[in-house]
Formats: sequence, structure tokens, C-alpha cells
Amino acid sequence: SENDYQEMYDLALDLAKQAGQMIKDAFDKEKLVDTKLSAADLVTETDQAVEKLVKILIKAKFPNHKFIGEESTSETGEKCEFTNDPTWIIDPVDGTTNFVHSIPEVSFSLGVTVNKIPVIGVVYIPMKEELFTARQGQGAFLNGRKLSANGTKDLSKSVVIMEGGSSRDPGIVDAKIKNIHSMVTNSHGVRAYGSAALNLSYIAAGRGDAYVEYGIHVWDFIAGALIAREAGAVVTDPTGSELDYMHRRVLCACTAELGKQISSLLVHLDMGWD
Ligand code: LIP
Repeated sequence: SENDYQEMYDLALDLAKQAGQMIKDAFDKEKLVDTKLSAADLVTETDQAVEKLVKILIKAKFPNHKFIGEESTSETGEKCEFTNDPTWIIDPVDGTTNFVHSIPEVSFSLGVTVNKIPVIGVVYIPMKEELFTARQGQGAFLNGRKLSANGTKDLSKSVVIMEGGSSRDPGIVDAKIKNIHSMVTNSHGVRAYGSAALNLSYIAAGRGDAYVEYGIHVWDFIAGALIAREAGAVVTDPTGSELDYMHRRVLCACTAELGKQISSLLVHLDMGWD
């Protein structure tokens, strides 16, 4: 019911606040860094501590809800079980590489799905005190101010956000460089902020026109995808087909025309499913 949704949203905001405080407290301190799937896939104590706390608080309030978290999932190495149940999908620290290197583009990302559809998206960038929020059908907001994505239709007038990502497989890196080459050649410029959740929120806020990435995970982009859509952007699979949250790739464009143009120029990498 609407009441339950309000309670879920209130908890989501509270979790963002608490996670943000933990990230702020740890930001200038020395970090204990470990690696996961590749030498450039990083995790810190803060990622783990934030996820642990958030998981406990969700369980306490909504014991029947499901939970998918970046660190819990990487620990077990299992595939995600994504069901119709209300599911909290969180990335405790999105942009861990930035966090480790004291670059402030670090976000806490939280999405809630019901029947596999995102109904709540919260992305908080504590070092900038920017809180991006969205609820299905109710618009997207930055610190309470309503957002609307740009109207850019032409790649030649666009800024495109892209990332190098954490895979060090030479074939994957080559394909990504090819894509960066096409976008640099045909646009106003390419940017990489280092956090998928932040990148999508930036498109929602009109800070750039499109974002594409292969190799991210559901927790990196599900909240940002709702925020971008609620701001009027189009979020699809990079080929242009319907977005699959478990397929590790996404294209977000401020207009459908721009999305089509970008899609046709890309080498489409398949980096599997969560
Ligand atoms: C990060 C993503 C980013 C990608 C990085 C990494 P993490 O997530 O948000 O877009 O380029 O390789 O996957 O690992 O910091 O939560």
C-alpha cells in the first residue's frame, strides 16, 4: 500500500544519511584495501561496515523483504536471486576506487524493487551533500529540487559519460577504448566520474547527455536508472532493447534520438549476468 511505500522510502532516506556519515568519517583516514574479481576491483572496511549496518536495519524493519548487496554477493560469489518480493538492492560505496584515492565522487546507492520493478531510488553523494531521490511515477529530485534531463538529440552537441571499468581483460579493454574513440570523435567530450550511480544521477540533473557502461552490476545502476528515468531520460540495454537489470550493462540518454545514435556506434560487449 501507499503507507508501506512511504515507510520504505523513509527508511531508505535514513539509511542514506547513516551510510553517508560513515563514508564521511572514513574519507580522510587511511583505508584498508582488498581486491575482489580483479586487481582493480577494490573493497574497503567501509564498504563492508556500511553494508552490514544497512542489512541489519532493513531486516529489523522489513523482515520479509529480500536483500541484494554488493559485498554480501561478492563474498559468496553466488548469482543474485532476483524475485518479485520487495527487494533492497544496495551498493554501500559506489566509486570505491575514488574513495580509496580520496576523490570525492563517491556515492551510496539504494534501489527498492517490487515485482522486479524499481519503485524507490536513492543516490547520496555525502562528500558533496547531494541527495538524489526518485519514486516510481513521482519524478526525480536533487536535495528536494525537481530534476529534468536535457533535451539534446544530437551526439555532436553532447557530453557522454563512459568508464574504463575494472576488467583488465585485454579484449574488453580494447573494445572499451574503441567505444571511447567513437564517442570522443563525435561529441563535445567524454567524462568519467567513477561511479555508475553518480553518472546516472548526473544525467538526471542535466550534467551531461548520455552515459554508457559495460561490466557494471545491478547494485551500481538500479537506483540511478530510476532517478534518470523519472527525470525524463531513456534507460535501455546498450543495443537499444529493453533494459535487463541483471545483464551487466546500461545505456542512458537524455532523449531516445540520442540513445539510438550512440547505440549504433558502439561495440556491444557482453559481460554476463549477476
Ligand atoms: C564501480 C562502478 C563504476 C565502474 C567501476 C566500478 P564500485 O562500482 O560504479 O561505474 O566503472 O569499475 O564497478 O565497484 O565502486 O561499487
